[in-house]
Amino acid sequence: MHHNPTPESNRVLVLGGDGFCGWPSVLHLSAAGYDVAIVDNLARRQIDVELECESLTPIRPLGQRLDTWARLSGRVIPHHRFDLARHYQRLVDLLLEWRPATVVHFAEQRSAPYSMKSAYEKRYTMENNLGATNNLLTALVETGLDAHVVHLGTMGVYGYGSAGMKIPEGYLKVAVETESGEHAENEILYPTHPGSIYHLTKSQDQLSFYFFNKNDGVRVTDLHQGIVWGTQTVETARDERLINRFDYDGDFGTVLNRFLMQAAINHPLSVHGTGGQTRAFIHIQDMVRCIELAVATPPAHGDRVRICNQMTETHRVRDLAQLISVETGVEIAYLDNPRVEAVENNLHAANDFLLSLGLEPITLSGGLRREVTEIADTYAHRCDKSKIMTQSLWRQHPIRGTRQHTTEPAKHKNKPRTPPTNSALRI
Ligand code: NAD
Ligand code: USQ
Repeated sequence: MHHNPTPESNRVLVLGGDGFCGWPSVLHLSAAGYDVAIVDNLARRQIDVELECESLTPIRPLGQRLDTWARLSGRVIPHHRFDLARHYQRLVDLLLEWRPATVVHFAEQRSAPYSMKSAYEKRYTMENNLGATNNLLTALVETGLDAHVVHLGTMGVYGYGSAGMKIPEGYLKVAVETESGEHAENEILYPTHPGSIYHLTKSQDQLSFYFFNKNDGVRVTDLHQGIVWGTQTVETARDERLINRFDYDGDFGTVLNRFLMQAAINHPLSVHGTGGQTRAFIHIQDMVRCIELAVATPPAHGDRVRICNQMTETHRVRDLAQLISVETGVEIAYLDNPRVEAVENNLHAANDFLLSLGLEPITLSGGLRREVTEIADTYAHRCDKSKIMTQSLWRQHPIRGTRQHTTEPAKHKNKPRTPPTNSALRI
């Protein structure tokens, strides 16, 4: 056990600071006056090598990125390269030496299709993501460092069934019938409903935060983030050497960026199934502002885990495809869905917390879509078209038996149900 070190209020340690969300967040926090340091083992760049596919944008080695930023801003950002899931002592030493007031945790394998490819990727994703989160929480307890953890979770922990209600921010009000027949009200973590091994790791992270907060008082903000779209932020656009990552391939490319990029090279838009999935989205510039807001407003000591839905709008996949198809004339390809997911779902989610902190959401405007299209046009020559189609299948074998789990809400045969009020689901 170490003597409790005192955090330096201006310091932020960003885990996963070389990634798509991490890199623009590092620059945004640095520009806002925070002293930032990065931990990143460059695993994402290694996966590029493994998948034989690179970011569409020519991202520079991290050292060049950091030199460029130091020259432009006068601010030096140190990088520590080690594996958070495996090199626990390095993390303990760094926390004790640098004493950050906030640790922003982006350092997980974040692709659902990659996590479903085969046993290797499933095991890697579980071990990496749960290992990194567990090591961080354990190291904070061992060192006694009173740092606020800001974790990037996902809207996908709620699952994508149609809940028949507005999804609250993390906690669900429930009323249970006690043995004496009275109703007792409570608030529980919203039941998780992961749709991939990746989403399963985020669901399990949520329980770890709950435990370490309850048992050790670790202060945590868990940001349940929607799909991030766009490429550049004010800071990454300052110099081409700062350019952000742009994934377009079938494993790491996310749906809206993929459609915009496909339209730019006149490739049919790859809609899975009927495109009936409704998902939550947030633009990358809003994402970095949300991180700054979360860092600036830590929960009080003794507060439970703060969970915020970090999304600004929802869209159905086929509506996005139609919008882009009408704008660009590119045709839509309705493909067999490689995933196991509901054919159609609705999604209504609360995002009151970040709005209350002053976030003014950027929505899917034509101007922002053009930014992605311009990036795609500029770097189209770097696209390997053989990498566009998704190869990962959710199920390699048909499942035995007839009972399948469903994401539809339970049907009640006997009595009609009164609709839940005030986000309360009666169970
Ligand atoms: P990314 O893969 O681009 O970045 C993750 C970074 O973490 C990479 O640079 C990687 O090298 C590093 N990393 C991974 N495991 C590590 C380990 N064990 N030790 C040290 N470094 C490690 O992913 P991203 O898109 O930037 O996502 C960041 C976080 O945000 C993830 O946790 C993801 O689940 C979450 N998120 C992303 C999106 C999105 O649309 N991109 C949406 C919702 C939530
Ligand atoms: N989809 C298509 N065509 C494509 C790609 C995707 O129709 O070419 C569909 C998928 O079937 C799915 C939806 O679009 O229904 C979203 O897929 P996605 O790959 O854009 O997003 P997802 O797998 O959900 O994962 C991404 C990030 C992950 C983050 C998550 C937020 O990779 O890190 O957690 O978005 S959320 O979706 O809210 O869970």
